[in-house]
Amino acid sequence: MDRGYKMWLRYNQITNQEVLEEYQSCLQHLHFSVNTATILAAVDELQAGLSSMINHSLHVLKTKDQRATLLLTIEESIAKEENVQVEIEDEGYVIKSIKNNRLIIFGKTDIGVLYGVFHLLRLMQTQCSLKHIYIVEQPKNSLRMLNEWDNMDGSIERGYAGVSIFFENNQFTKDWERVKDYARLLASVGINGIAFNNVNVHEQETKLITPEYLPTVAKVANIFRMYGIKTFLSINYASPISLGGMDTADPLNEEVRQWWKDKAKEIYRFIPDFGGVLVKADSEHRPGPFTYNRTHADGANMLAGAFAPFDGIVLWRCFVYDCMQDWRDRSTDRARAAYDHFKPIDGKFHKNVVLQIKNGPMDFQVREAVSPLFGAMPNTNQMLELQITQEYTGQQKHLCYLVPQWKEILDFDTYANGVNTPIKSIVDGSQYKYDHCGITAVSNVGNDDNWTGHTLAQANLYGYARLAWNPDLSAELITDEWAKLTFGVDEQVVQVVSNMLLQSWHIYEKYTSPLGVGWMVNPGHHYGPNVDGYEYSVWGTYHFADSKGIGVDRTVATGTGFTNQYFKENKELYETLNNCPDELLLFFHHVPYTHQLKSGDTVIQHIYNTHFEGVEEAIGLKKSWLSLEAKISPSIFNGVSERLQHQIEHAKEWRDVINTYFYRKSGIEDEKNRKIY
Ligand code: GCW
Repeated sequence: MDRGYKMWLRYNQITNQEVLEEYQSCLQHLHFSVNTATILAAVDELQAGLSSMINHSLHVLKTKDQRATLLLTIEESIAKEENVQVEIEDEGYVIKSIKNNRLIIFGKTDIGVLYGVFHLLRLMQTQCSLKHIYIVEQPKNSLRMLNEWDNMDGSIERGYAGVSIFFENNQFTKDWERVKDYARLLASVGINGIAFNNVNVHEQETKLITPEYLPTVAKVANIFRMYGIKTFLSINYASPISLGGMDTADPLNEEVRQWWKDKAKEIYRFIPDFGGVLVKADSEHRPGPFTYNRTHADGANMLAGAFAPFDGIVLWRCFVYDCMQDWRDRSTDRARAAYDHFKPIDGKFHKNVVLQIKNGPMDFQVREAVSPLFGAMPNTNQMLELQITQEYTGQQKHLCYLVPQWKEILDFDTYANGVNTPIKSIVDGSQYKYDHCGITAVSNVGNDDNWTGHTLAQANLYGYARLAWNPDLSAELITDEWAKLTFGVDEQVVQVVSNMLLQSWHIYEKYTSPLGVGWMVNPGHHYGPNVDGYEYSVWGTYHFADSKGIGVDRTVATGTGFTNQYFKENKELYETLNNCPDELLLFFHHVPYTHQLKSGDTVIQHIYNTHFEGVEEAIGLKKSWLSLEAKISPSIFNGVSERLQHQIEHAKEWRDVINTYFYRKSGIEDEKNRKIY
């Protein structure tokens, strides 16, 4: 039964006769000129894909001759003979149709060839013609990573699709085939790095960097290497204490420094191309350099020094804030924290440290401002961290396709280098000459049959990776691609599914969190409405609603001064009530419920309207899906239908809780007299 395990690598049989004949005639004999594990993986993929799509595999020719209708090569001389552009980057590739109805895939490296093969298979799955093609592709971002928040007991922090595919019962998985399938899926969309344990590194996971586990970490790395993916580990900053029996982890202590140097050497003995370490330090009770009155530059540089001799890098997270705040204290603003901690130490980090910065200054909310740290540190490598797993966006029970959100973030103009300094141009290294940079994201997979719980949530993983490869791709193009790869090229299906996906983030926003306010969720698990759930807590996450108004005043004039962390143009945009975009109004300002938005509605009427509309639109999502019943395999159809039904019920809960809360707080009637409790 088709449960969606294959994700977008389905390789369904091609039934369109014309297309089938074209492919069959052009894909007959294969010649490949090198024999690395990666090339062999590419050939395996091709053969499997072709036998399933066009009923035959390629006949492999040992020597290169005119019969070879498909050439895979990394040799420039061969490429040049066929007039193929050879000036591309290491992971780049060219696919070109050459004379006599043949094709060549040239990569600078075997990984480029692998990517080219996946691209070819994608063209075939979406039934594009292979005649007269000349595709030159190279990634815009050098780091295109995933962070898995998997624990060794098998649980996944913020995981909504079963348990870990890497660990069970405090040991590694026995299902290595599944790890390999994950590597294939990730390589097919160009992911090239993975940190496969949670950034919250607990006792057992701390030991991943010891000889007890390193041989098995190496086994994981071997699988991923074949697919062009480097392995990283999240580490416990206090490892010298937990593992080394020392009484300090002070980054300036000589013995601590030596301990890490020895540790790095040991890791590289097992994994010669280990990517490096990912560190959550001084964040949510994790240990870090602050304990020793040292800066984050001191902490990161100590590790960087230990890993540099092996070309390892240190991914250092900027999610550092006071998580023991007193809610009565109106001057401390969590949104300010990352910038306040890191901006002053710009230029102090070693070349092999990359600061990993969440897209927003708070935490992966449905809607929040972008982090003002992007572009503010010209002398320090930066990368963007997104969250694919839907912690705050419906936990893969609700449909919430995040590509449109990520596009907004990537395209956001920071003005760091004047007009047109979008975030994508900072994290791809084109604004400032960074040594390492790119994009990472928290993965949304688990061991569910379909990997992501909600089958349509597969689109988030796909879309993330495509954007990491090329942030200029449009949301529409990515969505169309994914829909075709997943459900076939039937126009109605592609249209309906694409529309559902593209609207879903706005729909979710409508019935959950109005005007950028955020955090009105149940504490802990973060699912479902609870307006005051975080209002009197230590987490720095408040909305300040009272009988008169709502919102967080982050202005310089009267608030926390957060707006001052942006470059001038954005500061002016957010600082003044009149300029501030509606969708972020309550993120930056505290306003009366009667405040009139740019849309013409008052804040309170907007809250009522969007919550009623959001439910109607959620009902619309299900209706759209039901129209596809005859065309979708039953187990996928039913699974998605059930989730969409749950989404409707839960959207009603959101609507009624939020509307009732604000009706009771404000005492203001809904102009349209709808049912509020
Ligand atoms: O959003 C918060 C999550 C935590 C997570 C943390 C982080 C891994 O609720 O579960 O911890 O962010 O990003 O470190």
